Amino acid sequence: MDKKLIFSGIQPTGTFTLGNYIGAVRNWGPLQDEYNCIYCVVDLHAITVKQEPAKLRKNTLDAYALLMACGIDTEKSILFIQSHVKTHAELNWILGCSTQFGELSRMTQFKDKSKRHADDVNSGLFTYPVLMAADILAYNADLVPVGVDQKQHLELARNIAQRFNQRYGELFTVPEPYIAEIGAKVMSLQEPTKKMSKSDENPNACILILDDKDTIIRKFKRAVTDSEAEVCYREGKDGINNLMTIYSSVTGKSFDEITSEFAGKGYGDFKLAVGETVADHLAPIRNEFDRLIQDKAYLKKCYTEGAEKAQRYSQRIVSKAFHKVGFVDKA
Ligand code: ATP
Ligand code: LTN
Repeated sequence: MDKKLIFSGIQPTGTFTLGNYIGAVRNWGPLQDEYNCIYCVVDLHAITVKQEPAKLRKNTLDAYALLMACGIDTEKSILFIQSHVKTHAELNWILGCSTQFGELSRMTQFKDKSKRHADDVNSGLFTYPVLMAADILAYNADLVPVGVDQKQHLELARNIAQRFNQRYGELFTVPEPYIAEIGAKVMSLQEPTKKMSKSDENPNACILILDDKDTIIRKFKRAVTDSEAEVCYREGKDGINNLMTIYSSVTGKSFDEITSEFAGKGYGDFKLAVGETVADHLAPIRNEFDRLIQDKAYLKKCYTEGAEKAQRYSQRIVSKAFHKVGFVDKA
């Protein structure tokens, strides 16, 4: 049987956080052995909030190199930059005409981001999930590995695919979310009821995967916990639950094992262990990133070839969509 197809993307809105890494990117490398994988740096999505052009260009290249440093192999997978492949924007328009205003209005990410960026509630921010559906459907992806915050967008992509298929005849695969059991929502270290996010204003709230060891340890030491002293996973202990989730996903230890390991020890010891473990885990990624980002010619070769493959792959499907909606075929 043919291998299933995986598609996922990440925005170049800054250095990836530990949340992006544990919830999404970290799982992308290992999937390459079992599936055909297509991964993308979604710069078109990034401009739904204000970006400084020079910084966006840098962040996009950094994100590309970081994905490689995290284990995405351009020989095994297609890795490209979204704006290099025109089918995404083309299919976006078609799918937008099969998406209702009402369903976009219900998206919680839109509600959150329009509050946070109240001076720039642009139409791209509103139709963001349509472009995400286009990303996925242009390749007829079967599975989409994401953090749990993207589940609602994926549900919408499924509805759009089904609606298009009913209206115009079968074309799109209805994609399934692929969400990790542990770490699908890593929380802020400062407000552990909120998700860890690249765009948090408080630098102590998130670990960036390029942070150095001292910074990582310092941020974990300052993590908000509770007034008890027992390292165990229990409702109401949001800060400790989050640190246990992080520790578990990096070491592979179960919550019970972690509780035994720190029995009789205080939160200080636990936070230090989490900090050191995370820093040691991320160190090789940082080294590999530092190496790759110097080699601009190699990166260019990789993203150029990636875009060519992605364009070829998606063009077949998007041309069929053009035909199905009734556009005149090009010669
Ligand atoms: P921004 O803060 O700019 O909106 P973001 O940090 O939410 O960005 P995205 O580029 O939107 O990052 O997300 C990339 C991937 O990381 C998605 O699959 C998303 O679900 C996942 N992800 C983001 N934050 C977390 C988190 N805190 N825990 C687990 N997964 C996450
Ligand atoms: N919306 C996603 C990023 C994204 C994506 C995609 C993820 C854009 N297109 C396609 C999976 C598949 C986010 O993480 N905020």
